[in-house]
Amino acid sequence: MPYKHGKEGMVHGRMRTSLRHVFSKRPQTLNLCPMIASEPVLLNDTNRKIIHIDMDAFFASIEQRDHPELRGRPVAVGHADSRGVVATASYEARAFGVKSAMPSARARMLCPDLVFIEGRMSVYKAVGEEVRGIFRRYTDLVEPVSIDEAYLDVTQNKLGLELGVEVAKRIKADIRRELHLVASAGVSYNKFLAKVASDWRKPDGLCTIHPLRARRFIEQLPVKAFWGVGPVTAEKFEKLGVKTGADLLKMPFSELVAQFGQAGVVYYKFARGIDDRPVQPAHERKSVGCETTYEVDLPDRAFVLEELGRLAQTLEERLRRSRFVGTTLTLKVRYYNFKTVTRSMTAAVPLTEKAAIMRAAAALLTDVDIPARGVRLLGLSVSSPVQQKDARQGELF
Ligand code: DCP
Ligand code: MG
Repeated sequence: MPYKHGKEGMVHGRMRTSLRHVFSKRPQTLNLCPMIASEPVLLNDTNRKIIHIDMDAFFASIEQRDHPELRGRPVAVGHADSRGVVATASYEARAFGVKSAMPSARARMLCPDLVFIEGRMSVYKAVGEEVRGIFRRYTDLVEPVSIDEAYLDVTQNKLGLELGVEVAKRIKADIRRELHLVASAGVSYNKFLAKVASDWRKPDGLCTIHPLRARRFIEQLPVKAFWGVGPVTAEKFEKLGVKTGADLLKMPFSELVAQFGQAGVVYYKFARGIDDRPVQPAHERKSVGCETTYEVDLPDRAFVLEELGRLAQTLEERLRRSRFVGTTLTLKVRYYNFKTVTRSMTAAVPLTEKAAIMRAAAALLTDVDIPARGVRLLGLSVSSPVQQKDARQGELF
């Protein structure tokens, strides 16, 4: 094969797949690619049930919900002044051509009756959290993509529902009934197709792409609707005479790799309905820390202790802001010559306050040599997270 094995598929910051991963999968459906020597034979896992959900006109819908007088009217969320831009527009405003990222002045020209509303970000964030709470009734495999968008893997769902579309219907109904908002959902066997599907019949869409229909669906799909294809790549495809999925399918593997590098491998796979990226739930924070490199090396233990006091203060604030509760403290000391030592200890109760952090840090420091030529960096971090319930118990004792 004309490319290296290993990491591939970096079309977008978030994306990484590996061919090793593809080949290690248990074969479910053999994808019938042409058996030309340079064409890889890939397996396609079509057994997963993936949903992509995206709220409709999210900020604007919340405003219309909370201000009944705005319902049915063209609404834009954003600053109305001459330098403002539209964050989003209600579907009534979109009928006039108003859309996200458009200068407000232009939006007003297109739609003179447009009502501008200043955004309420904290409200939108809170509603986004409520929406995610609904998702988690069905699965813990929820991967938030943005404030109003997420992937869900419902292959095994908490209600034991057989069909992905059934889960999607219920989620849409919960969102409508409880939050008085509308979502669009796409259902398929991978993230790429689920995302395309959720965009398909917006607003209030519900589109399923069955594995047997995927090929036909992809063939008619404009290449710019492929995940990872921005305006620049779309133009490059255009020059190569590739406008749709059907055109893309005709491009040999070697040609795609020659033109697009590792991204070409991904396009090759997408054109065949293959996307093995897992739904990755937002990872839990494992530690919170802070460190400082000093312009002038700290000459002795007294200076080091004083600086640790400052770091402990900063750490206390960071722990509070991130609501992180943990029991292990790690001290990091880097010498003038870059040699670095770390010392850790685990406390019986969570380390949340400066005084407790400082006591632990000073104890750890007794086990660290301070060279005469000084210390250039100090760091403190708290790890070993504890559940909030346990944390409260810690405070009680
Ligand atoms: N947003 C923003 N600036 C942009 C794009 C979006 O501030 N350039 C905000 C406002 C949107 C929210 O993010 O309400 C979600 O973005 P979407 O792209 O999902 O847009 P909408 O939800 O508004 O509309 P759609 O129905 O097309 O999903
Ligand atoms: Mg949206």
